[in-house]
Order: sequence, then structure tokens, then C-alpha cells
Amino acid sequence: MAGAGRARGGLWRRLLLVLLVWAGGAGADAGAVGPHRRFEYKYSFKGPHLVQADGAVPFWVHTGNAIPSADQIRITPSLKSQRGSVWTKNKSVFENWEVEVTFRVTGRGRIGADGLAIWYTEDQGLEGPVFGAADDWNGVGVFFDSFDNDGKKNNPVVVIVGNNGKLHYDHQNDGSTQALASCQRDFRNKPYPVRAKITYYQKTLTVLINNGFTPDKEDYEFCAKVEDMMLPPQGHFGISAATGGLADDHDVLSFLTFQLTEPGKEVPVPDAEIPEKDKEKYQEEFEHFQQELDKKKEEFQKEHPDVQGQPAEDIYESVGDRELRQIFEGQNRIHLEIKQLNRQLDMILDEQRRYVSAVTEEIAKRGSGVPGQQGQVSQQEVDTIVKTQEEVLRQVNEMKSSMGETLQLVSGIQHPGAAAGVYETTQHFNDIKEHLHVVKRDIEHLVQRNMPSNEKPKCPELPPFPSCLSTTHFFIFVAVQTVLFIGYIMYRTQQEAAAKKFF
Ligand SMILES: [Ca+2]
Ligand SMILES: [Ca+2]
Repeated sequence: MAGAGRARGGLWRRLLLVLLVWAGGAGADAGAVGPHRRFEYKYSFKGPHLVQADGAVPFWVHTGNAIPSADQIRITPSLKSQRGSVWTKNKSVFENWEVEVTFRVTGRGRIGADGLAIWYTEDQGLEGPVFGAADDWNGVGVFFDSFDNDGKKNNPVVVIVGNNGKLHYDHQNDGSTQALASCQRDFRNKPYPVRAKITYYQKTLTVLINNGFTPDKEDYEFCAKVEDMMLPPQGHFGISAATGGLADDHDVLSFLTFQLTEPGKEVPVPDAEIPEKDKEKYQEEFEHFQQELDKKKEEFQKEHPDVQGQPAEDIYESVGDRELRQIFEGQNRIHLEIKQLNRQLDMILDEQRRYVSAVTEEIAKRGSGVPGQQGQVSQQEVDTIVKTQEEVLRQVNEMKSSMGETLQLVSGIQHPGAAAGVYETTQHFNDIKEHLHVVKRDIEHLVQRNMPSNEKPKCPELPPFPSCLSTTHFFIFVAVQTVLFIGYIMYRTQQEAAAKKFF
């Protein structure tokens, strides 16, 4: 009994701590201009004790091929033609809300299918053809569509589709004909879980995505926004997924719902205490977990009396793990370098803009002043310079967009074996190289044109080309040659005479 008492004490301490954390969060929010944000545990799930002993998720129903476990819900396993979904049991009545969903879409194929959907609908869409959930829904679906049904090479994509209960989802066109907003994001096979933050506040639905490339949980990027969106006043939150001929694992790690209250409006009163029946049930669950944990701990210590602290597999990493880690770290570095390069390009662009505006001002001044003064650059020349400058600006802009695309590409590169990604990156670098060449050429042009024509340095006058042979020199030369020739003949004659005498 002493063990149970300790467990109960632990539980209440933990509950108190959680309440304090929430209260702290609420206090911080109240100080800011933003809405009051309250965690709604009846519309949320999260590991590490996600399921009860009977395999059910408290306050949620799951259908189809969904498999809840302690730390996640596998909405579909990576098998062909699977469908699964999870829905809140109760309808929420929040006028404004926010959900934070953490999930992983993983598969061994370069392409996956079909995708995952986050829902807010009037009724639970327990079974159906729209990413594992029912069609003709009344509410909104945010689709993470992996497979490119319309062949426009624009998947994976995030699409928001609203429905009043009468619309049939246009699966063949990836819902592009019905999309209220969308953004292209690769959410498959990321090193960290992908996070989606969907906010419905003052009739505006906003979707932010953390693409799972860094461990930073708050690294959200804007994806899409729909204004003046009317949603049913009461509805179920849900998440569903489906596979087709191709298949991915669709795993949801957490689904956290918050009720938002506009500043100045009355903050909802906390829920009444947990019903006695539920309380007993959870208490029992908790004690069960606690006992099991203690038992496992004791067993482990008996079996491994010399091991302290962390288990061995956490201390050592395998060769494969290390390689993966190194590749990932390398890619992160590339990512950062390109980001920095992008910033530097921005700075260059700014400088160019300033230069152009300065030149334009100068032209304006000249235009109003006395035209055509000696030693000044002509109007035409300045115009040419401005045009060239504009061309350079355009090129740098193009380069910037190229860099942006490359950045996205690098973010999109997956683990080793993504040959196509690498190929495309190489292509991009080649493109950038070409752009750089164009910019270089333009700058050379610019340098040439910048030099006013009348200031071009003149070559010094060359002295008259010297005539190599004057008449006098010629005669002297001929005379010297003649003397030498005669001398030689005389010498030869003497030698021959001497030789004859000898014989
Ligand atoms: Ca699709
Ligand atoms: Ca498509």
C-alpha cells in the first residue's frame, strides 16, 4: 500500500506541475497583444503514454488500419491500399482554435502515396476515399498530398480545401481545382518530425510548417492562408491517411489543440473536475504503468549490476548511424552556407540599387543644367550605363531566385540515394554558374562603357620608322667587303705558291 500511496503522491505533484506550466503560459500570453491560448486535453494526444491498456486513445476514436502505440499513432503502415483515421469523440465548440500536429511520413521509395490529412469537420469522417476519410465533408481539410495524380510535378504539396458538405474531392487533379490555398513542401523522409501549426482565428485559417530539417521546434515557416473562412461552429478534429499502389508509413506523434480567446473577451472557465469514473480509471492506469516501470527497473538492475545510467546502445553509435549523422551534418552546413550566400546577394542587390538611383539623380541634375559641356559624359552614354545597370540588376535578381530554388532543393535532398535530387542540384549550380558568367560579362561591358569616350588615353606619337640603310653606309659596307675579299685572295695565292715549292 505504501507503493500505491507514493504513486498517488507523484501523480498529484505532476498534475500540479502541469497546471502551473499552463497557468504560466496563459499569464505570458495575456501580457502580449495576441489571443489567450488554452490547452484542450480532450482534443489532444501525445506520447509517451498515448494509449490505455485496452489499446484505445483517451477521448479519440481510431478506425481502419490505424494502430495506436505508446508514443505515436501509425495511421497507415507502408502497405498497399491502407486507410486509417483518428477523430475526437466530442465536438469542440471553440470559436477560435489552433492545432499543432507532429508527424512523420516515411517510405523507402523516392515517391510515396497517398498522403495525410488534418481535419476540422462537422461530423467524423470515419471512412472514405479522401486520404482515408469521408468525402462531402462540412468543414476544412489540410492535405499533405505526396502523390502527383495530375502529373504536374508539383507534389508533395500542402493544400487547403474547404467544403460545405456538397463538394466531391477532385482526386485526379490533387484538389488543385478546389484549393483555397496551397504551398509546395516536401514533408517525406525528414530527419526530424514535421510540424504543422493550423490556426483558425477571427475567420482566418493560417497554416505554418516546420519541415523537420532542424530539431528546432519553433522553426515554423509560412505556408498558406485563407481569409473570411466560415467553418461550422461545432466540429470534430481528426487526422487521416491513405496509401495506394505506393505506400508510406504515416505516423502521428502528437496532436495538440488549443482554444484561442480574443483579448478583452471572457476567458473560458476551466473544465469541471474529471468525472469520478474517469479519474479512477486513469489512476488505475497510472499505477499500473508505475508498477511495471519499477519492476522493469529492478529486473534490469538485477541483470546488469555493473551498468549505471544510460543503456549501452545509447552510448555507442553504429557505423551506419555515424555515416548518416555525418551526411546530415554536412547537408546542414551546405544549407547554412547557401543561406548566407543568399544574404550576401541581397546586400549586393541593395548596393546596385543605390548606385542606379544615384546615377538616375545625376542624369536628372544634368538634364536641368547646362547641356553638352566639354569633358562631360553625354546623355546617351549615361543612358547606356543605366540600361546596363538595370540588366545587371535583373541578372542578380535571377541569380537570387536561382539561389532560392537551390536552397529549397538542398532542403529537399534526402538521405543517400536521392540521385535525382543531387542531379537537380548540380543542374542548379550549373545554372548559377551560367548566370554568374552573364553577370561577369555585363560588368565587363559596364566597365568599358563607364569610361567616357573623350577620356580614352591616346597612344603617344611614334617616332618615324628609322630607315635601316643609308646610301653612305651601303658604300662603306661594299668597300670593306671588297678589301676583305682581295686580302683573302692574296693570302690563298701565297699559300698555294708555298705548297708547290715544298713538293
Ligand atoms: Ca495526390
Ligand atoms: Ca499534382
